[in-house]
Amino acid sequence: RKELGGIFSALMVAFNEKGGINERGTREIIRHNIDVMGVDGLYVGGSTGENFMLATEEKMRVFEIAVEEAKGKVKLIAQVGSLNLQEAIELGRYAKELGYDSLSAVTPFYYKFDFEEIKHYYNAITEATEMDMIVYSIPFLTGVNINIDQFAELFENKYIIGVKFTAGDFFLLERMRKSFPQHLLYAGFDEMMLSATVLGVDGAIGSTFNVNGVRAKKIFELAKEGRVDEAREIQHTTNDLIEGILDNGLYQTLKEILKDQGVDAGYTKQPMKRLSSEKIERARELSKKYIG
Ligand code: NGF
Repeated sequence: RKELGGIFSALMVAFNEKGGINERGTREIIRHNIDVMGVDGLYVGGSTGENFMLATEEKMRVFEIAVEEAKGKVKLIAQVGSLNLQEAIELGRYAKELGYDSLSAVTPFYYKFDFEEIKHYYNAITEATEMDMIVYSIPFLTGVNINIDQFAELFENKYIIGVKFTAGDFFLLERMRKSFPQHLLYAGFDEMMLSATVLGVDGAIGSTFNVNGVRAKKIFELAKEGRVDEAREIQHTTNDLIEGILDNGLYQTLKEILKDQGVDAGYTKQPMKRLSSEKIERARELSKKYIG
């Protein structure tokens, strides 16, 4: 189970101007992550993949492209979560067929499901697929908070092997590390990766690793070796970059940086807006200054 740790890029997907998948560009992004960023794995179908705006067939196609391009070189996690439970199951079965290492699913959101309903959702997916599952917890976007007792209840399901923890509640993260030493915990906020690593996470899953994966790996490895001062220096530089990216528009800026690095990252999907020419210029400056 712990072999699934390490640095995972939350994979970006290239779209064409009309919002269809740009397959060639998406393949370039995958190869860039593997060959240039040197990440340990890809988290496919996450927020960064603009997944919640895709049709089922498009989600499946992205899963296929990732398998084809990864060629077994990195670990693959498929995010299958959906408000449509049947779709989540269908995607989970397909990811299993394609050979993914694990599933992940965002906590169901929007309808303010209670914990029993959330538990049913995860159990239904794992029962139907018999695949390992990583809970994708991102309370600031979903409004869904799971407390430590509820995590313990979810973990009674043997297929639920971990949590992608995209939150700043480090008290809860520390309590989870102590209570669940055998479960996989992934840091979800790249700007807080050092602190999460010091608390003992097994890995990190992040959007900015598509462009800054080399630094992310260094932070993770140095912190694991106890070389916190060195790791902090790299986190400072990383956060200068992340601050610039967040200020300029997260996914659009990541795509412009990729383009500046020679990767055809295409467009974001509408209704995400396009960057102004000033912001495109700013993204290029960030690329030159921080990536080279
Ligand atoms: O993009 C978001 C949403 N969070 C990502 C990451 O947790 C998302 C994080 O890397 C992810 O893994 C996925 O695509 O499913 C941030 O973009 C980063 O830390 C900058 O804040 O907020």
